[in-house]
Amino acid sequence: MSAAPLSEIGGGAGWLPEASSFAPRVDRVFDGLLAASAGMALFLTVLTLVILVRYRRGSAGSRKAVRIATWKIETAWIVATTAVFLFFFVQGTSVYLEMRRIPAGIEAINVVGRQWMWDVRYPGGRREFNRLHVRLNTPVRLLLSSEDVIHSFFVPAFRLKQDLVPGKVVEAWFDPTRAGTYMLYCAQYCGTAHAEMTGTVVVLAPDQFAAWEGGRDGGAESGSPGLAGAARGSAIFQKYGCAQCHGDAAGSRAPRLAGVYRGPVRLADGRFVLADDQFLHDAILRAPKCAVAGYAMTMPTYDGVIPEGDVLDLISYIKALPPAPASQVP
Ligand SMILES: [Cu+2]
Repeated sequence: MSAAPLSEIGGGAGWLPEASSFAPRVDRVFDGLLAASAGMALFLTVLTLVILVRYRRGSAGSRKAVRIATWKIETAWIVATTAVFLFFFVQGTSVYLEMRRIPAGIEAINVVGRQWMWDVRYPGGRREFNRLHVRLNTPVRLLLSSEDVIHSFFVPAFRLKQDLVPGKVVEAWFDPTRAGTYMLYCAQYCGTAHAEMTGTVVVLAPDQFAAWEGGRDGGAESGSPGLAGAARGSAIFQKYGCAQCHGDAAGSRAPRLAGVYRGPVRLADGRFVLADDQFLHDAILRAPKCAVAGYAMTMPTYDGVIPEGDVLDLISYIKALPPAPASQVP
């Protein structure tokens, strides 16, 4: 698969390569803005040239003071330009909101950016560097974070660009609409080898994707199917001794984790927060800032101790835990 040629050129109805459901919609806004700007530039250029020629020194053009009601022209101009740009605003906002409306019920692929590579971990257990395999016409959900500095996950053919800020867990999604191999870039200057922080996104037809998932594509460097994502998180859970306090046999020293994901949590300072990906991420790395009501804060800070990718695996593990009986929910 490594020899697959890039599919950047051609394809799609537009004049730029289009390989996701966002691409035509983003392009419509872009093309409209480009046409409006070009039309305006052309209008002003022609107007300037006409005036230059007509009123050149010695020409017969009238120099009398203009006496017309300019308020009509001004009002028409303000109304017309406001309407045009409000139209673009509505179009752009609607595409942006669609990009931010992450489809529910899809297991996320965890992606960590670090100087200078992309670490991709699939829910099925595979792990790849600088390559992302996805199934054609199937929405893909990404959970992204950075290990060190600000990176930006950028796939031009999908019109997808998401910044990764250290300490933040962000989501992104796309629906690939054309099979092929597309360039993945880091779009944020992130140090010496920033320009080499590139990769590819491979969009496969369903049968090819199934073969890849099963490890039958012959691509050894695709990474062998390993532990499933949640199982990998479980191993990390054991490795750091988390079960000593969060396990079933630990009594009530620390909150139970089963069923906690996307539920409300009451903090020691009385606030209620939603236990989303960001909260779990912070609670693992900087526990004292996320002290839960009713428990003594004994958990150390794991910031700089547990690698970012392992934190995302831990979150996958917590999400996969079966819901606890109501009496055990913290
Ligand atoms: Cu980078």
